[in-house]
Amino acid sequence: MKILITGISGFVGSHLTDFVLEHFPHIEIHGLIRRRSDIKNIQHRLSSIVLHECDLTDSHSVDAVFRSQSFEKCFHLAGQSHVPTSWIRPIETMNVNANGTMNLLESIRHHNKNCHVLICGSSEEYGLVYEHEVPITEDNPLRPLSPYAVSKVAADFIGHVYFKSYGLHVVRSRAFNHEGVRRPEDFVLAKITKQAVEIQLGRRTCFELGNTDATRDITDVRDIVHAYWLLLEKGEPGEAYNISSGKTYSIQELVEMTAKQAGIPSQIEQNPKFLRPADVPRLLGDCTKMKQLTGWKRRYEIPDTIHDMIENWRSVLTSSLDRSPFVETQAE
Ligand code: G4F
Repeated sequence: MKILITGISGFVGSHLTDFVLEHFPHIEIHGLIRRRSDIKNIQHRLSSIVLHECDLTDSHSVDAVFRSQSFEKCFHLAGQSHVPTSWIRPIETMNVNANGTMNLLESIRHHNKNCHVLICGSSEEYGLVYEHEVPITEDNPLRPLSPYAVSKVAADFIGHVYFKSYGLHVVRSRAFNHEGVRRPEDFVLAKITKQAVEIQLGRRTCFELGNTDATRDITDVRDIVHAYWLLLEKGEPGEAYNISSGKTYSIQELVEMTAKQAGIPSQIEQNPKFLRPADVPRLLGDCTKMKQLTGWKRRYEIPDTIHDMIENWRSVLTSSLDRSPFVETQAE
């Protein structure tokens, strides 16, 4: 079997690659990367995968891939995934996330009609959620609060349109927050765990963050990619599925849990630079629909994830090169 992962060199793409190679070593994995992409996240897999240079915003470049190859499954992860960046570069965010998804589906419709496609959406699509609506099911109204969220709603709906209009096997996922090693440090838990190690090493005195009141439903990325796999195996075409843990943590709680594991004080300084024009205050998902269909169960608890992230930052920050190799915001 041949599968395609768009955004293979990103945080989630690299974990999905690990999952597939560990569980199905006979599967041929192809991945799309942009020119000059940072491929550190998949360095350890380069001999086992096939990479295609492709810019999703350029329909000719996407078409070229599907003219020369056909795939049984396509996991569409590529995109601009950093919410704050979407206010700074709203047009680029819409272009990559929405038009990029359309280019992909157009090429699949013309050249690879039987390909099963997972459009990897986001809980940010729900945006503003009222107290009586939590935990959030797939039927909740979508009230996006950022250009990023609007771009993901567009990709989600265009996936549905290609199912309805052309009968493409498109499954839509809406993953709540996910964390783990290789997460770029401009996302909150990667930043918290990195700062914890910097405090341990005497390189900073306290945590420096934005809004610590927000709460997020967080799942380990290794469990998320497992759910992605199951959704393309068992998901109903046209349907949308939440992926969530059903547990929320405030950013303040994440700092306290991390500080406790690292054996440091949990003092936080708020820097207005990290506040957003609008922030989703609370996200708590209900993924009963996906669990009942697939039998998915989480294998990792967030304290385990935090532990692994701290260990990873310690090794990065104390290595002779002392660099942060995972800063990359262009793929999920
Ligand atoms: O880690 P975050 O940047 O993730 P956010 O915005 O929830 O989005 C992530 O999850 C979505 C799924 O729900 C994905 F679709 C999306 O691509 C991305 O992976 O921020 C989490 C929370 C926010 O409320 C933010 O305001 O943490 C708060 N926060 C507080 N201080 C901070 C900071 N976020 C960041 N990035 N940096 C801070 O210093």
